[in-house]
Amino acid sequence: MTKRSVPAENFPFCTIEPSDGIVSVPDTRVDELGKLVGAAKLVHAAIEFKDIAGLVKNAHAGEGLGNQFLSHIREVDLILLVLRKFVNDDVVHVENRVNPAEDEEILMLELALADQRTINSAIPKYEKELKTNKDPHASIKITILKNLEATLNQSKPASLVLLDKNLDKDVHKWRRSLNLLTDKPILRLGNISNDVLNINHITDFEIDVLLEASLADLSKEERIELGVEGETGLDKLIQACYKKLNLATYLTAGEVEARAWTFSNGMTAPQCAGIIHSDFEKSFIKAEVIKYNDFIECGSRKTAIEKGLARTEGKDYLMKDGDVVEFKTNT
Ligand SMILES: Nc1nc2c(ncn2[C@@H]2O[C@H](COP(=O)(O)OP(=O)(O)OP(=O)(O)O)[C@@H](O)[C@H]2O)c(=O)[nH]1
Ligand SMILES: [Mg+2]
Repeated sequence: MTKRSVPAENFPFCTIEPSDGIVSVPDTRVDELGKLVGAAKLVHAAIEFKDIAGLVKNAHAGEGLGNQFLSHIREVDLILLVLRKFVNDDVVHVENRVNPAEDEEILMLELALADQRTINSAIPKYEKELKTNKDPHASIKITILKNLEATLNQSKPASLVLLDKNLDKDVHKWRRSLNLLTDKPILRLGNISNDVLNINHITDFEIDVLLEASLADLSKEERIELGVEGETGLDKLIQACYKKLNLATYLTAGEVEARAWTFSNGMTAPQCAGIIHSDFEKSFIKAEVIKYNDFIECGSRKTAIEKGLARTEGKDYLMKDGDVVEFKTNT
């Protein structure tokens, strides 16, 4: 679906080396704005996907290809589990059955076991530092690690271990740098086909991956002509990722470029300016914001301003999806 050819074969363990695919996030607002303002360039947001070797039961103990490939996803923002929901006896399943609920359990267990290992090797390290007095935070780190250990032992994700906000920011930074897999948001994609009958395990969304792979080069119009919904599997996937990560998009439009910028809901105008250039956060003065729909209806920034549809926002303004912005900074 990322239009990159990745290994996909009808035998287990076909993926060995991780594959990367970068996709441009389809957003017609960029194209429309670009047309209106005569932008020389259109810049869409992008998402990078990493496809790693499949995990089988007991991968942590070396089954299948083992679990060493998990190191490639330590720094991702979100983990997508692709769960088989289609029935096709010709396509091999390592467990010789179709059971997405059990597959999910196996995967989650392997992620937790990888985290346990990370934690188990960290504890003695900080116990040593405690003795040598090298790390002023060694004691609190050990407490947190033991907390994490106990949580994982109860089959709960590391994300449940929240830190006291008052703790030193170095401790918060260290906690994040553990890059635990069960700290990450998980999305479950059901790989379906039109013959799914009785598999009602709940996933966050469903895509017929085989069908989507065969339609990857078609336009929306061509899809509709074929009687398939216009929204592609990739569109659904991207929307699900944005929703799960609580991401939104603001836009900038000028003669140089029309561009989509991804931010997290709850970010203020100066923080969003900082995405464009880190200096802009500190030098932020104000933001001139026009709602995308207003901009398009008015046909230009000038008309939107004349009609009173441009708002001037200060440093506490929380940016909204679809804001078309011009930041004023003192740089
Ligand atoms: N949705 C759907 N996909 C199917 C169907 N039949 C075969 N597939 C294909 O099943 C294949 C699964 O193979 P892989 O992509 O190699 O699976 P994987 O989980 O990555 O496995 P490894 O890489 O071997 O670990 C994909 O190419 C799908 O296109 C079907 O009926 N429905
Ligand atoms: Mg694969």
